[in-house]
Amino acid sequence: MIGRRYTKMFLLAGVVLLTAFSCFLVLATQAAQPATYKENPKAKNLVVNGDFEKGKDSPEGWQQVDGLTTFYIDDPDKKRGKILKVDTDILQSQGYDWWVKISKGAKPKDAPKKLATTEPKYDTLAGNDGVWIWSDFIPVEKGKKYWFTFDYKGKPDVMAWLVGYTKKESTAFGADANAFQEYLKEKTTGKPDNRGRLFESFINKYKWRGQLNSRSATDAGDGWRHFRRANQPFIPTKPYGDVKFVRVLILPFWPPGEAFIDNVRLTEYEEK
Ligand SMILES: [Ca+2]
Repeated sequence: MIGRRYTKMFLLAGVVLLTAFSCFLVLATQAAQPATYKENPKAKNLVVNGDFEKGKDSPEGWQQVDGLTTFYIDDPDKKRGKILKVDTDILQSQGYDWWVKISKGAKPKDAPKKLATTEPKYDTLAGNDGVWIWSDFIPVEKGKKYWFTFDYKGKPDVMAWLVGYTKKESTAFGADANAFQEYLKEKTTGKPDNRGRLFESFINKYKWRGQLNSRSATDAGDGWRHFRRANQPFIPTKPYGDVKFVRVLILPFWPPGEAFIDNVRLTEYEEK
């Protein structure tokens, strides 16, 4: 009898201890949740023309728009001035053919009319390369931490990176797109060769890359989302101290559709 009573007491004590421990765990987890980094809207934007306000037929400081997959437009809602529009619902073959002409100096205003695309649309840019948007080269300093954000609206999912280089490489249209370069060289008329998907299809001239998680966004109003990391800055020179420049790469892809981009910002990370 006595043994059974002790067992009961031990059990009870165990339950009490466990409950206390779980309470402690819950509290500890809550305490361990990092505060979200507070952005300073007045911090200097290191991205040249990150709000896209400067430019004629294409925004300064960015890859040439092509008038078929990328467009330099006035915000239809009249709130954001100039913005970029992207259409990933374009046949890959049509995109490549037009990109060849763009890379040889054709103007976006002379772009062909978009051809009809049909379900399941695996032959569109959305289903293959995505549509890449590259900024020009931005100098970064050794050991410094940076904060990278942009605003985005649209159906296609988007991925974005800071890509680090030891020196300035070509900013020619599509210079980094492997399959496109092959296409350009061989002037083939068949279906472009696919060398890997999305980032894996880029030519490996970079030394470092840091991704902005495509799930990490906050509501920016009017259907726009503000993409950002919760709290972790980018350090382009870690682990490679010889990285001297970054480029911003924004890549809307699947599902096929229109997307809008504005306010791409890279600022120095302010320690709190
Ligand atoms: Ca703008």
